[in-house]
Amino acid sequence: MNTKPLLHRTTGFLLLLFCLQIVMILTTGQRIKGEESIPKYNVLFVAIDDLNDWVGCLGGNPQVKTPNLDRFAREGGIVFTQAYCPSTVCCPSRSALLTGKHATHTGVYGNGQNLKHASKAKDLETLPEYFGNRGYHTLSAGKIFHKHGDPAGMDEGQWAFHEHVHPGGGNKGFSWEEEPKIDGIKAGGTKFAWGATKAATEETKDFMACKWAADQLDRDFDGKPFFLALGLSKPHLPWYVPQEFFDLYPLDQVVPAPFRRDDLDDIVRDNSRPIFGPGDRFRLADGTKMHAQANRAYLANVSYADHCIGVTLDALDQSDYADNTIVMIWGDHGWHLSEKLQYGKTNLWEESARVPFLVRVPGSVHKDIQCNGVVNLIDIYPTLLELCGLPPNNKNDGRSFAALLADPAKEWTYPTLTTYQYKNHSITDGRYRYTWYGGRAEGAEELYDHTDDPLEYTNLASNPEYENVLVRLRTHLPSHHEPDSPSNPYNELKKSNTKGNSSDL
Ligand SMILES: [Ca+2]
Ligand SMILES: [Ca+2]
Repeated sequence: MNTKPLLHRTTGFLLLLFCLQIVMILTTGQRIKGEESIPKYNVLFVAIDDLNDWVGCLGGNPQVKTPNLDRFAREGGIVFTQAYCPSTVCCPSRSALLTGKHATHTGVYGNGQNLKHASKAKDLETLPEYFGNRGYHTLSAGKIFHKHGDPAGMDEGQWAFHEHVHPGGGNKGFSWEEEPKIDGIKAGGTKFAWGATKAATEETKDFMACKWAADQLDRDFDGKPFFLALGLSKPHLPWYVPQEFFDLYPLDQVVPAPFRRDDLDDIVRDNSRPIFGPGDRFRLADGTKMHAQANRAYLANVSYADHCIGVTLDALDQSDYADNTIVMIWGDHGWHLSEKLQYGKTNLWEESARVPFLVRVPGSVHKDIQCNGVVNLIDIYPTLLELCGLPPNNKNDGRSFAALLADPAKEWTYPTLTTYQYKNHSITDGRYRYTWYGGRAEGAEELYDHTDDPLEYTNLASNPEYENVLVRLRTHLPSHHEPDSPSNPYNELKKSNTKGNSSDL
């Protein structure tokens, strides 16, 4: 009997077993090590509709009273002073954040375009789905995705969550209402009006949504981590909130935001014709001398939103989840209160592009920190994946800023993109804002230096001294421009499908 082959086989088998053992030890060890180093944090994800930088801890308006957000910042939140939106109106901003892709890649540029009808967006795994498909329980209330009319009922992005609820609430009419009116001027979009609700604070929509979120923090989720998304509808127009929030701001003490009447004269086409004029809402507030009233109404609405979110933040701090939950609070784009002669969004100036963004990460040693890193809401998706130990999504356009959260003083000046409609873009690196109107005004440009011009009064684009800055920032314009995705054919169904307070449309 020849024993040599048997010996070889036995040696080979033992060798194989040995190798398998080594592999098992290594992989098991890595898995245990990985689980220890990256806990499965919960996520509280809060969207505040149309909130600009008028938040106490952000300093956009010294008159504003936001005690709850300020306390959140003081007690562990990082306040981003240079956070920007991917687009300056609800749907494209939220669609980009939630799909992780810029409008230039999806074709979702406007409020009338549902990402579910866009060929380049409809099959993307959205942020809540990514968590929901990887062991998280996902739930939401209020506006996270933009809402679209649909024959099957309102599409609110409920398909992206395990649970999507309507906590109820409404205004019950108004005890007083004010609306600037001038014959011949009609502002489009949502009604430009404000007043006091007859409903008590506890009966209003945002309060009930925030209370619902607070109540969820008393639940368990079958041992799973949670991704809890909460959308507040104020300070979106119309500005109806309970009287107690108007009472915070006596009208005779309100100092309206500053503006220059000639501010738009230096934003011109090749033939020197100005591109922009005063907006309709500005003309209404200006012509009726109601700037103070309008500013006060926005301030009141911000304080209302702050009061409501305070209910959720207090509940979190008193819950079992206080120490293992990431909190991200963001506004979907900015809002002009008369700056650049506008009331509203949909522009590419700082007041439209900059957003409030507050973050708290468990175990962070940072408190009451302002971070000047330049980030974009589109960076949230990859950042949350990294913080929660989920695999990266290689379809994401954004850049994780987890390293910046660990070291908020780190230099972080990657130029970032804000788009409004097809081929109009603004790039900021934290010092300069460069804007190109490729789709709107024959390639007109703007350049502002925030070192000494934070309100962007002086357009430097035609100043030869800044040619090298222009050349540098132009290289960050997108190279691909996906054509407009189809308009949602069911937009008309939106209003008829909406129950209760439809102010957040
Ligand atoms: Ca919005
Ligand atoms: Ca100007």
